[in-house]
Amino acid sequence: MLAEPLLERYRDLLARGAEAFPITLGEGGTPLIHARRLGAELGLERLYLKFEGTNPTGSFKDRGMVLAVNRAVTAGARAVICASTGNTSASAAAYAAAAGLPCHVLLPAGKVARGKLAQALVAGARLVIIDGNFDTALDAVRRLGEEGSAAVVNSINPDRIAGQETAAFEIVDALGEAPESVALPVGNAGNITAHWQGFSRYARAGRASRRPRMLGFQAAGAAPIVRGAPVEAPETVATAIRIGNPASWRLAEAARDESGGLIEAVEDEEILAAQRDIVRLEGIFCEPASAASVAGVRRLARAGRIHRSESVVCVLTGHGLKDPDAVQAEEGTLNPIPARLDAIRDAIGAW
Ligand code: AN7
Repeated sequence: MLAEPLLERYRDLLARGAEAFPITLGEGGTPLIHARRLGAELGLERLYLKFEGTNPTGSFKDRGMVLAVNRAVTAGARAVICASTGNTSASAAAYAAAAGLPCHVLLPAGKVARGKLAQALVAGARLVIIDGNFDTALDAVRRLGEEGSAAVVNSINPDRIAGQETAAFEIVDALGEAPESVALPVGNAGNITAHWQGFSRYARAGRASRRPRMLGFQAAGAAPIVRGAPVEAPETVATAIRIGNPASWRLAEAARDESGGLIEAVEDEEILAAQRDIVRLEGIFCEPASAASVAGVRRLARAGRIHRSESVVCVLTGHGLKDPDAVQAEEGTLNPIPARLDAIRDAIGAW
């Protein structure tokens, strides 16, 4: 039996009247995992991981892209266009392919993870690599969107944010109540905005009796919201969140303030250590940007700013396979040995 598509499952909260959503790739329905071993390491009894890497293109972007592309088709768009640090382009390329629409993506030169580039290319997107960063690319897309008949599918398109609210709905559905805190990486700041709107909508609809505190984490080299000013040349190993002037800046601040939460920075080393700990203790391989959520929660737990029995959900926004270079750099080379049982026994060593 076919699973019910995400947009149908939450149609009462998302749809305009009888509108149809013919395009779906099986997005959403991602696991919420009680992370007991990682939780013990951090000193948290109720730490949960929402693993968005199981979405069709391996990131949370599919939740909003499915709504944005369905509506672009309804509106008669002739193409879709976006700027991206990688995941948005992978998602846009896939949904545009399913819709039979051309897809144009503007990417910052040299800073997009290989898996994400491969996804956009293989789905037939037209790639334009610019000698500039994500912020420059998004500025160009805004202008091109005003000129042409292409639908802009960046998160400045409200359908993207609306679709991403479904992650919050699923978290409440899985736990039976909103958690006390939700931690997210912050790049262009659309996802923290979407989660807050989603928890708020669920509470208004009577499906949750409280809303969580929103904990956002930027990479220290790309932390405009933390600093209170745009960052001209953002840099971080977490290329997905290498963004210096987030489009949803004010909305993210509102989510932070209305929820009694925070937006803070974590260092690249903390991000990589968290990425490794998540997979070594829980078997969940996420990309570096995603691990910023756990790196941030680890900081707060160490500082006694999260209580041991508090329920905390860390949203792991993208799959680790998208960016194998980020981890290979640490693993060194693997040298072959002779294919003989004695040599293999020696190599294994003590059990
Ligand atoms: C894995 O793909 O901005 O704060 O162009 O890919 O909503 O931007 C990606 C962002 C977190 C940050 N984790 O979310 C893009 C892009 C992953 C991401 C973020 C992104 P926002």
